[in-house]
Amino acid sequence: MSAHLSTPAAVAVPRPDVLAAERRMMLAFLVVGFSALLLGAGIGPLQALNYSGHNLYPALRPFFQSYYQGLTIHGVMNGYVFTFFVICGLLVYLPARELGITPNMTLWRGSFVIMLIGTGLVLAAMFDNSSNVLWTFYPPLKGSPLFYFGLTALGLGSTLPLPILLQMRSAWKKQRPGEVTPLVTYMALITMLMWDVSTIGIMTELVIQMDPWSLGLIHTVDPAISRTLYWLTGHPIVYFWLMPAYVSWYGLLANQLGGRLASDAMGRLTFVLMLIFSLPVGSHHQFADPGFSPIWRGILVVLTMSVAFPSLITAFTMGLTLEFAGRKRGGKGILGWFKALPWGNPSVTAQVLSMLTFVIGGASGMVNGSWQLDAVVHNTTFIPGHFHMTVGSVVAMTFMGMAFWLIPHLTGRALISRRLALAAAWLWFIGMSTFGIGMQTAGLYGVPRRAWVSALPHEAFHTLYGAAHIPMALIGIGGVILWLAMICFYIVFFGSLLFGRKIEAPAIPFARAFGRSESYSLERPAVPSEHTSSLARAMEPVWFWTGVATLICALSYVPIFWSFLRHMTLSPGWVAW
Ligand code: HAS
Ligand code: CU
Repeated sequence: MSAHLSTPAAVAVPRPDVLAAERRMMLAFLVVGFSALLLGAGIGPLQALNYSGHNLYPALRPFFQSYYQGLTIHGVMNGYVFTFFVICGLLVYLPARELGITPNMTLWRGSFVIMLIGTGLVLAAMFDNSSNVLWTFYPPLKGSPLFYFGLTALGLGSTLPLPILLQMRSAWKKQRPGEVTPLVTYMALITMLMWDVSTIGIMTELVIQMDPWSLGLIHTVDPAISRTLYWLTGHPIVYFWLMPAYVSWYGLLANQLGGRLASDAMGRLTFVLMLIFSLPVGSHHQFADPGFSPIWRGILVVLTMSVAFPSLITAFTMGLTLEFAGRKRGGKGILGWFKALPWGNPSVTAQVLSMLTFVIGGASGMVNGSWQLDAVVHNTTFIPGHFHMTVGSVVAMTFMGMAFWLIPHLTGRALISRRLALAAAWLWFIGMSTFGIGMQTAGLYGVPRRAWVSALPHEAFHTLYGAAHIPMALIGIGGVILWLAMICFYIVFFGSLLFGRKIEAPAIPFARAFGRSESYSLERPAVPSEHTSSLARAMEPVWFWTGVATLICALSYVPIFWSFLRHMTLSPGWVAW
């Protein structure tokens, strides 16, 4: 430790029983989240096989009545339940341990219980075949009240980590005045600020439109307003998934690699840029909807390309971080460092492979972000191809990679098989890439997304989609490989929890960055602010940046809603199944 660091202040280390309670809570979030993925992703290959022309749904009655019911369960369990539980666990647990401060357990448990109730409600609504409205629940399709109230609870519970983080940060700041917030806590806080502001959209839609509509208290809703409110949250949600994965890449991975993070300040800049640019761009999901002026669509393209920018910063920062670690391990030449990474560590392997999928996932996002190109791919399988190469790989694989160190850390039990964990990571990578590239290519042939194409008569299927038979075969093959990946993953996940050998629990792998020492937990020495980089200090006023982001978001949405509210088109509900 260099001389400029002062001695640590006396720190009250949390009591062992308090730490144990935190670990149990984190474990509960992790187990519920990954159980949701087991159900959601377990159904996934049925959707994949649909596109390769194999209709398995009739064989699955009475559990699943249709492709649309399966697809709704798949999207809701993976997109909302899996992600929300894992994220709301991690974004409290990691900062608490980084700062050395006990989180508000009542609020944290509250978040868990409210989301659990929400999950129960949506599961009931989806399994009774009353709510096959897909994960975006666009009206006028109408599901049961249980579905909308369940989602309302899930949304509400997912916002609660923010006050917990604010409380912990202010307690930390009191002991460390003038210092910048430690990196992981900073990133968690920006993520939650972004998420809580953005949930105004979906919560307004649910509380003012969908909940009363589903109860019959109002008889009509305006689908255009509904969709716009949905996407106000629906775009930021993809960053709510991605940013916690970035927390692991920036905050932990360098340590797991045996290296150092290339830049702490670039991580902070990335998060602030995501906060600012992800809030106003939701309507890029509505390029094909009526009611938006061409000028506004042009602005949306620029804003969407801007939100890709922080991911490009991340690509360079992580590239450098990986290269440094690889060279330190003796890697030589242009790509020798890549080979020299610790590929025997399943946590590292899952995360680095996920980065590779993001090269294609990110590039397809830029295609979608262009109004003209989106006209070619919108509502085709290109779009699910894109998001399986982002959330289905980057996020899911990074969380799996985190589970591989979290389980030993939280339970003091070793993974039952490192080889099986490695197999899970590789099979997921190969399966999701085969599936995603198949979906994207099939989309270029005009194959529609969300379509029960395998239920078509054989002749019609071949006439319509014969030209795309190779990519469609890849989709099915990818789905089957993903099933194998899941089998490997869940044997390791549940097997280790139940039967893992007892070991000394490893510590959380918090990374250190190159350059100036930005900040540390209370257990580490203080870092006077003059030793912190000016960029990190400029990023520190989180309320200022949230204010800027909220203002830009309001400026972009007020004109849209103003025109929609003046030309309301009200529709009664439809049950199309
Ligand atoms: Fe997206 C639709 C635009 C990123 C998720 N997106 C979706 C939907 C989902 C989703 C779920 O503009 C569909 C929702 C629905 O059901 O309708 N998306 C973008 C853009 C980006 C983007 C511009 N999306 C994501 C991420 C997601 C996600 C991330 C989930 C986590 N997306 C769109 C648009 C639509 C859309 C339109 C609507 C389309 C329509 O018509 O409906 C960008 O943020 C992407 C930027 C990313 C990059 C990649 C950086 C690469 C990295 C890895 C580096 C590798 C290393 C390894 C370091 C530019 C960071 C190096 C090693 C070596 C050896 C080289
Ligand atoms: Cu988006």
